[in-house]
Amino acid sequence: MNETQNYESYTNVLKEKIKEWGGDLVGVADAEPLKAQPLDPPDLLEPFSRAVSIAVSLPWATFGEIKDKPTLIYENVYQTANRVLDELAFKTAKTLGNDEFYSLPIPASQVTDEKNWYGAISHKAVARMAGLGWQGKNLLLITRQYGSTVRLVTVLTNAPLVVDGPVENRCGKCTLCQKACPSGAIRGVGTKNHYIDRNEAMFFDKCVAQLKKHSIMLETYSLKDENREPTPTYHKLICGLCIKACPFGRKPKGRAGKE
Ligand code: B12
Repeated sequence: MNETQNYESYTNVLKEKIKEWGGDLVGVADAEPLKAQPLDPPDLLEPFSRAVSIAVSLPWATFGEIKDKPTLIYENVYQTANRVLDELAFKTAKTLGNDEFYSLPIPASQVTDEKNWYGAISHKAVARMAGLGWQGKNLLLITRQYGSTVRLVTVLTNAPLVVDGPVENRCGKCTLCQKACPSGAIRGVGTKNHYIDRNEAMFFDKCVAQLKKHSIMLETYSLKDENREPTPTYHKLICGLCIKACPFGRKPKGRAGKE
């Protein structure tokens, strides 16, 4: 067996393991093109050549039960999905690490720059480049299998895994997410690859205002605040209606909702 075949089988075995642990979709992106997006810290990708993207789908009824605003159940399910994803990323990084590959799990839902609403790296960009799905009109990653009812996580590594390529955007003329958005935040503009920034796809302020409307404001301590003064932070920034509206989320066998 030559080296290429070795890495092909190593990649396949790793993907199978991640699926056994509970990942629904797994893909590998080349890290190089991902350097063109905002990263925190800016040199985050320097030691890494690959980014493994993992998606976990949420039970369809979580969205089926949302009427006009987020439900407390959705809030809990989404926190659970984050925990599952963080665990998957942790196990994946440890497995790669045991094989002597330098590997870093990126938390599922951590905001590192609270001013600009950025995480360390965009999981959506990684997932798109790893072929899990495309960037839809709702700005979210849409997968053929589960629509946008997936949450994502990333593991950065220097393992020479075999790279998957992006898939075609299948939104076409559909504007169901735009119609479903209670704040009129989705512009309904399509993209072949990805939006230049989030404002190309959305009136971002409207989305945030809608999320805040249904959020609970908690007084928490910001890590950056040396005086330990309480800093108001929004803790329940979820909506879910653009996810519910996407026809791709309802298609898979066994996921059919009552509507
Ligand atoms: C901060 C944050 C928010 C903020 C800001 C959202 C935003 N649109 O940026 C708020 C609180 C408003 C929010 C809301 C929501 N969020 Co949020 N959020 C995040 C977080 C933590 C960071 C996002 C970030 O860093 N953005 C920075 C910018 C630069 O990147 P971006 O906006 O993601 O997208 C750009 C790139 O993807 C780029 N791109 C795409 N492909 C490529 C390829 C290349 C080569 C390059 C260079 C660029 C590129 O194009 C985009 C436009 O520039 C991520 C977790 C994470 N680390 O990714 C979750 C995340 C994006 N959120 C998620 C979700 C589900 C939501 C909500 C539905 C509510 C919820 N929590 O359930 C809403 C949906 C709003 C919407 N329709 O967009 C999911 C998305 C899953 C999916 N299927 O796509 C994520 C990935 C969390 C997760 N672990 O799954 N979120």
